[in-house]
Amino acid sequence: MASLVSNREPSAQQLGELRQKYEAAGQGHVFKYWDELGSAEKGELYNQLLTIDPNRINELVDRALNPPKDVEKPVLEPLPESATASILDSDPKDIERYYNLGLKLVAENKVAVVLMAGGQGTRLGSSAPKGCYDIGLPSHKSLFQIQAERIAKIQALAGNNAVVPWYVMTSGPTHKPTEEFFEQHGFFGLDRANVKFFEQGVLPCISNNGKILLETKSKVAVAPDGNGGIYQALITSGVREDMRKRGIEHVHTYCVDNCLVRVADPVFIGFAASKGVDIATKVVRKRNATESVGLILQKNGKPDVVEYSEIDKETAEVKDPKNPSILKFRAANIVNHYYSFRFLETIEEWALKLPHHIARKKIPSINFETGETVKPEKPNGIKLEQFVFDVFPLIPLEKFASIEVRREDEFSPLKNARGTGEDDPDTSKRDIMQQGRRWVEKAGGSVVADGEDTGVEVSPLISYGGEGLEFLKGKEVRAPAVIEKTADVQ
Ligand code: UD2
Repeated sequence: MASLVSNREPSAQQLGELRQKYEAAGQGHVFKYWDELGSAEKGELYNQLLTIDPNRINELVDRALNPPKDVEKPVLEPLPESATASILDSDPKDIERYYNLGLKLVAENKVAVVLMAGGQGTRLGSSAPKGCYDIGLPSHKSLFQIQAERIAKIQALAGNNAVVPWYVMTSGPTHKPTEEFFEQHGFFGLDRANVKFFEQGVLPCISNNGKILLETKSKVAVAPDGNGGIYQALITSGVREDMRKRGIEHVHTYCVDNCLVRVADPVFIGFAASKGVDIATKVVRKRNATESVGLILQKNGKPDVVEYSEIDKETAEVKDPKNPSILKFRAANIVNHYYSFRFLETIEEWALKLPHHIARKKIPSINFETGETVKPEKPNGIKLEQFVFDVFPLIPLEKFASIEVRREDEFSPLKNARGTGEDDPDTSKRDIMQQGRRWVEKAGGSVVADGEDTGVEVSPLISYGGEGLEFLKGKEVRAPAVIEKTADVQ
């Protein structure tokens, strides 16, 4: 029934009102082919145009294309000591304290996880959602499965039949294939009552001269509204309401493509909870000045992130005056954030103020001169997207914390196609297998390898972060290997 309603042709009056609104906003061209359309197509286009406010689109485009010129260049500084911590040089007793507090909060069912999985992974070259990707581990587990098993393990470590609800944000292109993948794999052993999918919003694609683009004569070209669309989506999808009902107080939000991500990391949760912050973020040391990562810093005294696509060369390359061998701005964003639920209760106050960023893209669309669909060779328009970290400057520094973690243990993003040599499936596989080898050796086992692959895949169901491997003491593991259960090692 719903589809019939959505494709019902509008009355002449309804059409007239909507046309008038679009023409007044200079976007009347979207009706150019109206008379050629069949009844269902008219219903489809009409209902889609109802969901778009052409005046707001004009505002967003204008603000994005002509951002208010900062009267003076913003003052960029690394975050102050008071807002930064580091696992690398923390007292192990503090780490232990954060870990125990975090597990206790998980055991009290106060911790939830939000996975941002709406990105389209174009650089990777795979059409399936990134979480489905098989990086080539001996177990052939996908990124989704690895993350699901880390949730299962954290629930087990916390005991008390703890539940960590997993909210998976998808976008138009990734929604159905993601749900199907989870169904096909039986939710990787998790209770499906605690896994919820929710879709982020979309925004129209815009031509270089500010006009809404049509994908076909009866459909506006749209694209996901960026990972910053998470905030509105948490409300419109009912996810925040579900968190409230469950008594959630701490939320971990992360990027799907980081195979080393510590999902619901008790150290991170415990660290943020003990400091009583509203937002915390994990960082790693930037690999080099050109690495494609945002930089966590303070801008005009507020916590902020300058995205790699928007940073100037000089800022990216400037050295630390106290130690010229390292970069001044070296705290790399890894899309690994903590929010207090208290903070997420304030979304309505600021979500609509978050800026939109311009991404210049090749957008298949109707050429309004010829009426033909064009698949452009070079960028012919812009996509508007919000960034999840643009919320950082809205809070005072004392309610913000950044914690540096070890790259080799917590960050190995899957960004590029196989063979690129950096941030690709082979580096992801290597980083997981090498971490497993380090865990085996730390537990007193030894790894022998005939070939050059000295890696050991340790299932998250056996160990979340290297703990619980005492059974390996004195044992020999022949690499490459996968340890799914204790019996795997004689
Ligand atoms: C992201 C960070 C960048 C750096 C880098 C490291 C942002 C805005 N930028 O850049 O600072 O940390 O990662 O890996 O976070 N996503 C959605 N919906 C969207 C777009 C993206 O859910 O509309 C998700 C996507 O599925 C992924 C995450 O957000 O989980 C990051 O997206 P990306 O990989 O496209 O971002 P990237 O690599 O440009």
